[in-house]
Amino acid sequence: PLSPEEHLVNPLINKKVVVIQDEQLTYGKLLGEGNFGKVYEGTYHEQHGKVVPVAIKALKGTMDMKALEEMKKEAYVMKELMHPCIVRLYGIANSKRLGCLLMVQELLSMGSMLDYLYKHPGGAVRSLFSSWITQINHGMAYMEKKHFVHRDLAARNILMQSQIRVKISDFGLSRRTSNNDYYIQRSDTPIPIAWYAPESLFEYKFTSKSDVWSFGITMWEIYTHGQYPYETMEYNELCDFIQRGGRLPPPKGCSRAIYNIMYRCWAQDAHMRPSFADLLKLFATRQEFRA
Ligand code: ACK
Repeated sequence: PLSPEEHLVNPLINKKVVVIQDEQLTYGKLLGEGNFGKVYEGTYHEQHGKVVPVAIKALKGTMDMKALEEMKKEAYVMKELMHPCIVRLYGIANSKRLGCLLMVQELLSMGSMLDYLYKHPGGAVRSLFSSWITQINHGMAYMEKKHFVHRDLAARNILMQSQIRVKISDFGLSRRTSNNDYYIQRSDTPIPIAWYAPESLFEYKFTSKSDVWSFGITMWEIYTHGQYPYETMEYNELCDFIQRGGRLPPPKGCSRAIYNIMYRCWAQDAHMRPSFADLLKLFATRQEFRA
């Protein structure tokens, strides 16, 4: 039988995910920690001599099959997605040096958008919001076209390359959907309920239209400078509130027209929500979104 590492690496080679060797990586400072493990800054020395700055995501522990499965799924998804608004995966590594599995990704040195919003509470960054939202919209329209659902679209999962360049990351919960285009959650992975559409909360059903709901929540996070949605509500209270048609209030200083767009993302009936392709057209009609 295959060892856990081989179990990961072998099928990924077949899927043409690049397998990176220890010698090709150098490590810099620790960028942060997630529930999966640690993320380091580093460099990747590519075969043909090019050296690129990267983020190295190290899986916590060595032999946890479940975490391994999760990382494998994330790598499968990321390698399919090539878009300027989506964080790129360079490859994976089975590091002997660290004794764990690594995902080597494009480095976005400014960290998460949520952090950035906290650190810049003033009005100066407001002029950037429309450009960020348009980029997230472009990345998601690409995913929608490729029949991928993200399932964890939120400001914490948008990374910043610069003030004006942002990308979607964290494909840990993403899945390619089958022909009928929805995904039913079966595992007991912790779920970000405040970002979830009613059909995801009540029927564990995920589609590009439930990603559209989360996109509306992400817009709300941006315009509130990173407030936590439905801050004080408990799970049951939140479910009840959503079911009865309750929605997040307009963020302070957000135009009626922009709030209307997020509100449309929160239509109870998923079919009534705009698609990401529709949203691109909607934004194109707004002066502040025409950069
Ligand atoms: O908010 P952050 O600075 O951005 O802290 C988290 C941490 O690692 C754990 O997820 C950061 N991070 C994740 N992926 C990347 C990446 N590709 N480039 C730069 N930072 C990253 C994230």
